[in-house]
Amino acid sequence: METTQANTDLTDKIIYTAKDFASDQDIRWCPGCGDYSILAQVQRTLPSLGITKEKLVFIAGIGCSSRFPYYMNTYGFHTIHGRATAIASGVKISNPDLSVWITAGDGDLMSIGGNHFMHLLRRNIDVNLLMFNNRIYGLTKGQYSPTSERNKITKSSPVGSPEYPFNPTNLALGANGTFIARSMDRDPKHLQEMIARAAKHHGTSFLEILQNCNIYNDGAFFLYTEKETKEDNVVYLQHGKPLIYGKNKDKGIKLDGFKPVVVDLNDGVHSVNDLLVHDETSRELAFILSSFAEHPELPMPVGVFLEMSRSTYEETIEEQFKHVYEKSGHGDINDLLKGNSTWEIKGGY
Ligand SMILES: Cc1ncc(C[n+]2csc(CCOP(=O)(O)OP(=O)(O)O)c2C)c(N)n1
Repeated sequence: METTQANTDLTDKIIYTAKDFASDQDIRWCPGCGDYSILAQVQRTLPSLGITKEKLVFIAGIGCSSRFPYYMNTYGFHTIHGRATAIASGVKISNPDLSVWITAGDGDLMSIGGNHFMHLLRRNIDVNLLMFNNRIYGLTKGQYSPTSERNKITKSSPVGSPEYPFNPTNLALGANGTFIARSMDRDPKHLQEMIARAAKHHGTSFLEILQNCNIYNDGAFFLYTEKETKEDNVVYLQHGKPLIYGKNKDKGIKLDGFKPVVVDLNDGVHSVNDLLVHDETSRELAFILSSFAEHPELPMPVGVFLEMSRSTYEETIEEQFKHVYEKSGHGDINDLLKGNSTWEIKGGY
């Protein structure tokens, strides 16, 4: 694959540019697809992370967004539908110094891959999971997905989807995830910031990216991404800062018991001091923020909902190996096979 040659500075540290991460493959996404922006933001962010290309692996299942590894000039796999998380787990556990990334669609990750998704987060394997949420099956041409709104008319639900959707951040919290964030394809700066935060997290990082599928679900997130409506419908989460939003920064979120409510900062009754202050380390607060998605009167939170520290799966098993080796030595496969822990199968059916 032809790419631009990365520079080497005086300290022999490799300095990459975004172009170094672009492969020579023709990109086959529809013109105008939100996936282009996500690809560009990943390629723009990687140089700042200081990870050598040889250590980067991108793994995907099946779907439009799952074509991502083809377009990255790194190691990678395009695997099978819903199984990217399982394959990435194996890659990371057997090669803990690799930087492992998973790209998945909402169908791939929440439907056929739902089981693997929750166990990845529960185990806290140190990988980065980017979910491109377009609330539709793109590759298979527009069937409803587990994140599609109820009553949505699609090719597979001509009279409206009878199902209630998953809320991906709620699922990730329920699965005991340690890093949960949301961003949008149409906010490149914020998306780059979230990709960098995800990469730096020790443990599974789950980043939901609201992505426009301009062919099968165009405008699904325009309320949150377009200039005219964005500021009145999105609240940017910042650790230690009150939840303020709105075109004139005159709206805020206050807690009434456990219930989040919108307050007007110009009503002469409320001030900034009444507002909910974001705390990225609080799982309880993250659940409240995650529930905003179910209340149309509340803004869509974007940013880091939760970041907490917990040992990773691979660290724990490494510790266990060390302990067993100290106690019983490294063992020998021949001794094991010739040992007395064997059994004989007698008789037939
Ligand atoms: C085992 C299996 N079942 C079903 C399919 C068909 N299939 C391919 S991609 C896909 C859904 C893709 O949707 P999503 O994950 O939301 O990604 P997008 O294409 O929207 O990026 C389905 C159902 C398949 N390839 N393999």
